[in-house]
Amino acid sequence: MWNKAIETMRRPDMEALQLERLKATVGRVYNNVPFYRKRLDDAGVTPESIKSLKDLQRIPFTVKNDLRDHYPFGLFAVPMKDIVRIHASSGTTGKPTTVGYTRADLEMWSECVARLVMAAGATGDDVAQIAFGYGLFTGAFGLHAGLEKVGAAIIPMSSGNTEKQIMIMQDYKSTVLVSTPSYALYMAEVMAEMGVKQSDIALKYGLFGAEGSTEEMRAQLESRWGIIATENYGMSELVGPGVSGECIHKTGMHINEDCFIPEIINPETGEVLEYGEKGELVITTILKEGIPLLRYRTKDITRLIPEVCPCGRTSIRMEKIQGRSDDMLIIRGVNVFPSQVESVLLGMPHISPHYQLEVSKNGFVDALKVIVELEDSSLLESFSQLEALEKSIRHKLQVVLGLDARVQLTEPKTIERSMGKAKRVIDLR
Ligand code: DLL
Repeated sequence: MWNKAIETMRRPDMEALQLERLKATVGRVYNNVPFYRKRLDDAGVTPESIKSLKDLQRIPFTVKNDLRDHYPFGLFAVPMKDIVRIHASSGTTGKPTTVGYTRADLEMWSECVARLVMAAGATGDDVAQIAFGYGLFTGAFGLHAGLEKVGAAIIPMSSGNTEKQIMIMQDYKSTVLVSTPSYALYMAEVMAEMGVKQSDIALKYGLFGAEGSTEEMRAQLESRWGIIATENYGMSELVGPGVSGECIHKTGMHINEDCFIPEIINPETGEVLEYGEKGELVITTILKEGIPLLRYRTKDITRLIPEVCPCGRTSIRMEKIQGRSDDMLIIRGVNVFPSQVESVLLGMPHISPHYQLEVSKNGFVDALKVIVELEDSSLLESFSQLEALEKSIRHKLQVVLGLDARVQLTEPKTIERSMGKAKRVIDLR
């Protein structure tokens, strides 16, 4: 473990540390951020009135629009002279949300990532190829700093240039690959096209994140690369990667609870749910200086697992993200997460892990089309086999989603590949 004292801290000690840091954070934003002072005053919360972790529930939520309304720097809690780095969300609509880091924030960030990369198997002996984009996106810089901290040799490849990635991976004997799961899948495809075999590369671990992936996708990544694949989670508003990450037992992502307090709420009512119940993840940052966030609504749907992991870490874990409440599709009144479709498709034979969901309106009625690539184009020659496959996918989707979907089987390599976060849904409504 990178930081055994923290990672195996007893519950009462962790809660005492959290309370101390929560009080300090509330005090900091109350005194330095006019937005928070007003919010807290309106809710009748003063920093002195935070006496236990339960008092967290008296604090109003913060949402993405609060950041947008104060774009770019309005929620910063320190003067600009103390900010040493700026990142922003990868949001595709409207203005990005901007995050500023103090020197201490960068230290806290790399500490959190160091813990998760070690939990995922990486050590100072590894050669880590970072195939996230370097830029305003936090993925590359975050993993870079954490891996460097544990002493790995970093190859800052960035994303794209896939054939070169494979060449470098072979020549420099990369042992760790860092990317989105969808890009890692595409890289495996390019590797096969180049005639490079698993035995030609030295890869041992894949550290994947920044987008969702199912267990079926993990199985594909592990078999195509011959690696142990783990995932980690974060978001730019909170810090970037480093909020949580899986250990090699793959039993959920260990949350860095000395820096982030997690809660799960009912997304409709805001009610706080018990451990084990599924809902929206809400995070309060308790060590950040640049832009601390109180009860930030992530929109990500998961549940919290309090039981101690076989690895010995005592931190609460979060289950795989099921989806974002805002990418949940409502089709003819039925809630559909792209991850449910992925788990159906990836369990089927003859299907490649590349797919897209197209939602349209047929008159007043919503229609869902699932477009999925065949693994091998020879199947296209047999109409009866194709029809049987289509029928069985449709049937399985019906069972899992409770919805009739059209299935379109396409030739291999026709769906656009992603170098970052994959675009799975095309909503034409
Ligand atoms: O994606 C930070 C990150 C980079 C995390 C690299 C891990 C690795 P944003 O671009 O702000 O930040 O996007 C945040 O991505 O709210 C989730 O919806 C999604 N996301 C991130 N990690 C996971 C994951 C980075 N492991 C948004 N599983 C979050 C599912 C994830 N979704």
